[in-house]
Amino acid sequence: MSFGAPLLLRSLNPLAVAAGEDIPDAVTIDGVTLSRSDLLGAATSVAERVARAERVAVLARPTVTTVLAVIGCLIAGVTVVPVPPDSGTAELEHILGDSGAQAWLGEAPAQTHLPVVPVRVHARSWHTYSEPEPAATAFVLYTSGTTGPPKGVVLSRGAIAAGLDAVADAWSWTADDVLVHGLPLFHVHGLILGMLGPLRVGSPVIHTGKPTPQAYAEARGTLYFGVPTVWSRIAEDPDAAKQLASARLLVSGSAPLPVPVFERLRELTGHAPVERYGMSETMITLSTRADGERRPGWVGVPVAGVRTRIRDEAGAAVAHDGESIGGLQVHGPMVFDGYLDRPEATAECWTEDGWFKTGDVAAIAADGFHRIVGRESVDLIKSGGYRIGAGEVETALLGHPDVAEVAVVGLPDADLGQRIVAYVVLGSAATDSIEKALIEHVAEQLSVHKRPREVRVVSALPRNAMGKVQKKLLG
Ligand code: MLC
Ligand code: AMP
Repeated sequence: MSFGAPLLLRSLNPLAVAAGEDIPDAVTIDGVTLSRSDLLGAATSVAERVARAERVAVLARPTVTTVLAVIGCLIAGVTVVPVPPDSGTAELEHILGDSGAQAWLGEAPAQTHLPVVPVRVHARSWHTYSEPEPAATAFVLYTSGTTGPPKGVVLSRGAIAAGLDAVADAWSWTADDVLVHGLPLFHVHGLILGMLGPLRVGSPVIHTGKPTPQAYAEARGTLYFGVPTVWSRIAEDPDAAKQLASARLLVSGSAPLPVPVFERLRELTGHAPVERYGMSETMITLSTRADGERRPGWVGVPVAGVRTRIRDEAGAAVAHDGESIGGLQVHGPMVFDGYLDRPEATAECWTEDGWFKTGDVAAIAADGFHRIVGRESVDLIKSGGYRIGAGEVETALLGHPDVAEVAVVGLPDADLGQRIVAYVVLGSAATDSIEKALIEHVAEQLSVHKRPREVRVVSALPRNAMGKVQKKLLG
């Protein structure tokens, strides 16, 4: 495995295609299968259409169009801004405005003001492009912070190449694997690991549309990716789970995998899942290894090229005794370049000596294993593996004419890890269906996956003497 090698063109390997080493089932998605040479020909044709742009938006539904759009941009050296397909009006406007995307590539939402460049699935081109510099930006991925609208995470080609090579090494991922997952194509997990990973490694990938237990059971892969909600649903479906016994590796990440789910999966499938830890900003930095111990409740050791450390609030080193906790800081070649056009937010998350402050609290054992204890802020919620800022949901709800005050929290949930709950003080008399109307309002403004599961109307929010809402008292 060579680290920092050029991304994708080499991984799609035109030479191997020309030499007849095609992969007939390189990508299966939305019921369509493309060979590696189909993919390369069609994506190169996309590259020709888009090559003069700098940055384009891709409405990231799980379709061949999305895959070709992304690969076409990587071939041409154009930056991709993946857009959640369920984005509401405010979120869409924010992502387009903030990113400066010049056009939609492929599908576009209704009533867009941007030009639309079509993706033609059956077009082919064999033009060759030179590999852009590793420092060139591949993606701007939008991700939530504790307050304000989502920020654009700038990821370079070099970071992605290093991040993919590091997980391939940790998971012994080779061209003999068949990857299966059904995760969204606008985040690190589903898009970068789950779509670019197999293209770089040379293993076929089957995208199941939705990550349901039945779809995973039917796909018959060797390597499976899921967020803990997916694994917990599989663990509750023994018939589906048992079909995964013939796989090589089950990988969980994006949120903590509950120990009972780990144990139940091991019982039903015969596989102790590999758990790994990452962020949009860092890709994957910690993982248990295919050839190493899998310890329930622990996310393993640094992947190749990564160093980690834990620090207390004063910035002092914390003992690696498996019990003492501190803020987790990471260093490695897969870390992002900063938040787009936000120098202050970018500066805040780096230490003076160049380590990225993850915002997660962790313990490190003497043998180097890491345990993620939680987030430093209650205002960053993880629900079904999605990262949602309490602040953005609160701002959306305050935009509703009936809402006077609001506090959004993530409450523990057996299926989703956390579920979004909004405590609302109304500014007008309550109507019968106000809760439903407020949930819909968030879906229309932000996105379907940022909707509160519950709205609780209260007469007042708990506040301290300074007037600050005491979120820990809600729940
Ligand atoms: C949901 N529903 C609601 C609702 N919320 N209805 C009314 N009110 C609400 N508040 C609806 C849904 O639309 C859906 O309807 C049905 O209820 C079931 O919803 P659900 O329980 O959310 O299930 P589902 O839609 O299947 O979603 C679960 C999931 C999804 C696990 C598939 O959360 C998911 O794809 N998560 C992956 C997130 C991810 O990839 N994160 C990676 C980030 S990168 P209907 O009609 O549609 O059935 C990262 C780095 C790293 O973190 O380390 O990887
Ligand atoms: P995102 O930017 O959506 O990728 O979310 C990143 C956050 O997900 C991290 O900061 C963690 O809080 C959380 N996370 C990812 N993987 C794990 C894991 N294996 N265990 C616990 N938390 C995780």
